[in-house]
Amino acid sequence: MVLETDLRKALEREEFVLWYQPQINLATMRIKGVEALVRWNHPELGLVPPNKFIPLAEETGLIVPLGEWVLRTACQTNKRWQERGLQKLRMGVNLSMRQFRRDDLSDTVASVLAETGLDPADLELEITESMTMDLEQSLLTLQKLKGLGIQIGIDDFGTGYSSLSYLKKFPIDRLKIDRSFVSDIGADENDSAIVNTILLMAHSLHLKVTAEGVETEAQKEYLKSHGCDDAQGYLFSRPLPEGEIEQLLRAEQVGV
Ligand code: G
Ligand code: G
Ligand code: MN
Ligand code: NA
Repeated sequence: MVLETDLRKALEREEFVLWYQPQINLATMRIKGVEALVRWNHPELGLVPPNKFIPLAEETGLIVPLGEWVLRTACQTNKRWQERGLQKLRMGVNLSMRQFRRDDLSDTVASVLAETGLDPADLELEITESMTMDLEQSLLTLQKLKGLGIQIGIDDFGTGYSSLSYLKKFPIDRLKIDRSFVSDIGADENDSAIVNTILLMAHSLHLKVTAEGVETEAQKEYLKSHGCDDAQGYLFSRPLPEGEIEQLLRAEQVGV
């Protein structure tokens, strides 16, 4: 079992690492972005997945310093890839509720951008619908973040039970269709209908759409033919360590 003191020490000892999962543009089939996904490189247990420690980090508030480390590391890495001559990518970073509710969030993001020199347009923060229950407060927070020039995406879209009215009001750029809807494309008429409806609605609101959890060629073809912008999933790549992503980007650049 993971304890609070273990997490605290892991932060001090810098035992966390980021892995990155590519996001493919379905029109060009090229990598347009990556999502940063944190893992704990535990000295005895090996790589610990986020679902084993993010909930405790949220409960204890340690998600705030951990989240700031994730943000800074993801921005630094994206900037470094660009400096090495690789293509410009969008870097997706997950925010937790605790981070989203802090008054100093936009100051933190601003200082990380200044420090790393990353173009704000190359950062996409991912929030979930359940984080935006307080519509007025969320709107203020999102407006401040958008003022920095970054992108905002709604993660796990379709699973949040929230009113859709926020979609018109919030300054957001993208919906990420939850993988539960993607997994039954082709097999389940209702899920295809939900995916179609999300695509139509998003595009009429001028939002981009990323499909998550794309595992089969049939799902990819369906999404592409229905105008989905980008896709992420095991079909293209699992989350990979930094060095492997860099190799993938280099291979793509020389057209391999
Ligand atoms: O990487 P994996 O597929 O195991 O991720 C599992 C869950 O952990 C996902 O819901 C993902 O959003 C969450 N997660 C991964 N990295 C981070 C992070 O840096 N911050 C937060 N808040 N959640 C993360
Ligand atoms: O919740 P969030 O969307 O932030 O996290 C993405 C999670 O989805 C990570 O745990 C990642 O490892 C996982 N994931 C990414 N691609 C696939 C996929 O094709 N299938 C499944 N089952 N999970 C995936
Ligand atoms: Mn995500
Ligand atoms: Na998701």
